[in-house]
Amino acid sequence: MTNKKVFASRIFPECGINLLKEADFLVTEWNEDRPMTQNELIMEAKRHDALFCTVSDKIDKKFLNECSHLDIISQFAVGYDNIDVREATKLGIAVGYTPGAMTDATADIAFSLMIATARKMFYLHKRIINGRWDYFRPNSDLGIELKNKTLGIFGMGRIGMEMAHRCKGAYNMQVIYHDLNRNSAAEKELNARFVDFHSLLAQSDILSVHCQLSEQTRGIFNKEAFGRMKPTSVFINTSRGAVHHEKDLIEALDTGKIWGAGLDVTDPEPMHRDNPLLQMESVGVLPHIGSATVEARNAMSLMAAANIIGYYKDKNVPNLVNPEVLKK
Ligand code: 8YV
Repeated sequence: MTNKKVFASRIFPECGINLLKEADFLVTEWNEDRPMTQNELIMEAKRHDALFCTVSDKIDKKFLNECSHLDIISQFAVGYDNIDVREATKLGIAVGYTPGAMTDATADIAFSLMIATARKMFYLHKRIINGRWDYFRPNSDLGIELKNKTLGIFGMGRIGMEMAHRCKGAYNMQVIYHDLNRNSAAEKELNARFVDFHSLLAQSDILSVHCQLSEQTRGIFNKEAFGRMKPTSVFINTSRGAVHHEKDLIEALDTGKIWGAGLDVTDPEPMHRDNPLLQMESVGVLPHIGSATVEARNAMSLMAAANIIGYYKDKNVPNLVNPEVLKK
């Protein structure tokens, strides 16, 4: 059917790669166990028609102008802040992504971080490893309970909604949210209340971030924002590390502006091993594993492959970031 050449920038789950091969695509995979440098990626992309890539690949103006011959860039992720979509659109390159594939997996991580942080589990586990499990003390290691608390969701999309469902079902939490747009399904199903950003900060006991990284959200959780939160509150981020300002977060925890934080995303990634967050009692940090389940990663691989196949079959990309490109 096709002799189109696809370059895959990492070793992805093989179900998606096999789907491409079965549809007669010629697939080349980067087979080293590390992300490619941009120069390596440019060199390979120049020899291919389509790119199967992920968030560690820097698809900026420079890359796009060197590889403007590409038909489609198929991102193995729901977030695509590593791609200059405006430039890709200008150059007529389609950008595919994989929304929905990791919704449950990521909501599970946000939910687990909330509980683990509220009960200081990461810290207490480390203490056992370090040989410091001595006496019972009635007044130490105290966490906070979650029942009937207020959950604030920043970014009420698919993942935010799943997090809210879990919190409402398990703990009868009241749900408030802030987003660019109202989410009527969340208002109906979860009785979620839309509030402005400052009210979200002031009223949330747990504040969980599920937005995209954009110019509007970059660094929005800064000193001023943390200063408006409750001293008993827990901040959870499973979206992108750059949405919070990490130095300001450390200071907010240090000075008691907020009580705890659970992070699956940090800025930068990987986090430096000397980062003070790793020593704090009511903080839990994970190495960006929101989508790391067999089910989610396989679904992402199949969706990223389907986007490429659809493009060449009949210019019908099931999950396309920039539909303008195919209208031209
Ligand atoms: C992955 C992600 O951890 O989908 C996203 O936006 O951040 C995660 O699914 C990973 O970045 C896959 O590329």
